[in-house]
Amino acid sequence: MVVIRRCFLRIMRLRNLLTVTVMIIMLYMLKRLSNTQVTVLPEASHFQDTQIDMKFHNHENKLTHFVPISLKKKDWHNYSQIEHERKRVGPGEQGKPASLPKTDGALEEKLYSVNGFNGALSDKIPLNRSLPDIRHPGCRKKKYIESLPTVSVVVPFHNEHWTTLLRTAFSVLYRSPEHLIKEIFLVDDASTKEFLKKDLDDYLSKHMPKVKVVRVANRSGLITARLAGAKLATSDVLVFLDSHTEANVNWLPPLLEPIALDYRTVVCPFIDVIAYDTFEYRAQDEGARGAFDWELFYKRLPVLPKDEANMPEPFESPVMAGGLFAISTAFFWELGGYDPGLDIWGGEQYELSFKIWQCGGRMLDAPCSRVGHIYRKFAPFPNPGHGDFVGKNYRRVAEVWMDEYAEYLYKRRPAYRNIDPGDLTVQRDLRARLHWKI
Ligand SMILES: *[C@@H]1O[C@H](CO)[C@@H](O)[C@H](O)[C@H]1NC(C)=O
Ligand SMILES: *[C@@H]1O[C@H](CO)[C@@H](O)[C@H](O)[C@H]1NC(C)=O
Ligand SMILES: *[C@@H]1O[C@H](CO)[C@@H](O)[C@H](O)[C@H]1NC(C)=O
Ligand SMILES: [Mn+2]
Repeated sequence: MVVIRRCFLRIMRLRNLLTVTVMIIMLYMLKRLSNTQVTVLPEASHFQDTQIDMKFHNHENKLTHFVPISLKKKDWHNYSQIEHERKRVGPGEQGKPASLPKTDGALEEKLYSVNGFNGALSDKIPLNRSLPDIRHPGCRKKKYIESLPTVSVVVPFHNEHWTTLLRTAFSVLYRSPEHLIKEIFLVDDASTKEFLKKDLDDYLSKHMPKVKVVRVANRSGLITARLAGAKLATSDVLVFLDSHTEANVNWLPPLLEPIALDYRTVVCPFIDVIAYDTFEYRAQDEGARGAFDWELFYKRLPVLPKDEANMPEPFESPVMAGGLFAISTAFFWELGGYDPGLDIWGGEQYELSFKIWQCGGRMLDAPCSRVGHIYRKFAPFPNPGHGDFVGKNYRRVAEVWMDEYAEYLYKRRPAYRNIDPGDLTVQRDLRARLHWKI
């Protein structure tokens, strides 16, 4: 009798254990199911924009993202173009340093002071100048999947010089597979130079019909200008560029492939240096991880040994420099774009980077994608800002995304404690809504 009783009890215990196990499995599956509904856009007020409503491609309020139809790899190099470029000679060709004759001294001086770089020399260099292929040798053999997403390029500018602005657009059109570039938006942040109005519109409609100018009524800064361009974009991927850049050989496929394979991956190109005085094109270095100190100054740290050994494969980077990157349009809006409460410039690269990593995405640097950038000698324009807008931006980013680490920033910048960050409700809701995805 006792044996039977014991046996019965044991079976009951086993049954309980089984029930609990089944319940845990069911709960886990339920969570997984709800985790797949993450593409729902937040209903923040700035999404009531009709431009963005157009992006809701289906009735479930989801922004669809690109899915490749083929994973077959192909060689995307344009060899006839590479061959043609290699033969070119002339000022600035092959990215070699150039200079102006002494007789141009007065003009050089004038265009230097309004641009912070040698605008007069830029005017002597062809828009379609050739660039040296300074990529890691491994990039020449690399293939990328044949099914890649379409791209809208967004280039904010304020009083940019004519030829540096056009060379940015030209280099993108020239060195990209034609069918992948749907449009380039040059977002004019209330420039005052006369040639950037009708002359620019006329030139573009005649020579580069894919390039459109979007005009922001009042000077509103980099962040607002980028958002204005992004809102109009109709492609799968947004590529943000600065307004005095040059895209180098086969730059686009390495940016797009990681996004095609996982739309929550954000990819930055290597940023090369175009010298502000000679327009020489050269490497900054052979890659670095993005970082920051506790005053939120941007820093570059050595690439990890494991990534160094894996070159030229893309490697993870904690924060982007901010000016040049590619992101899935769907993911950008899923993350709420930039916080529209950020003013002018500053902190937006941290905001986006923190969001990417904290909301289920990741960020890569792609060594085989290189874009040159003119680092100005000095900033020629006054800030349009009102008070310490950078401090206010940092405060917003720290309050929403940095938790107890915000204290490190405030210790070094005690004045930030007294800056009113403005309303953070929308941003905090966004974080709460997206955060549990990890
Ligand atoms: C290669 O480059 C040439 C010259 O720029 C261009 O005409 C041609 O369309 C390009 N080919 C492809 C496949 O992109
Ligand atoms: C490059 O631009 C020059 C004018 O600056 C033009 O003569 C030439 O045909 C262009 N070459 C290509 C390949 O577009
Ligand atoms: C632009 O600024 C002017 C004057 O400061 C103001 O009256 C106008 O409402 C502003 N326009 C927009 C679109 O913000
Ligand atoms: Mn710049």
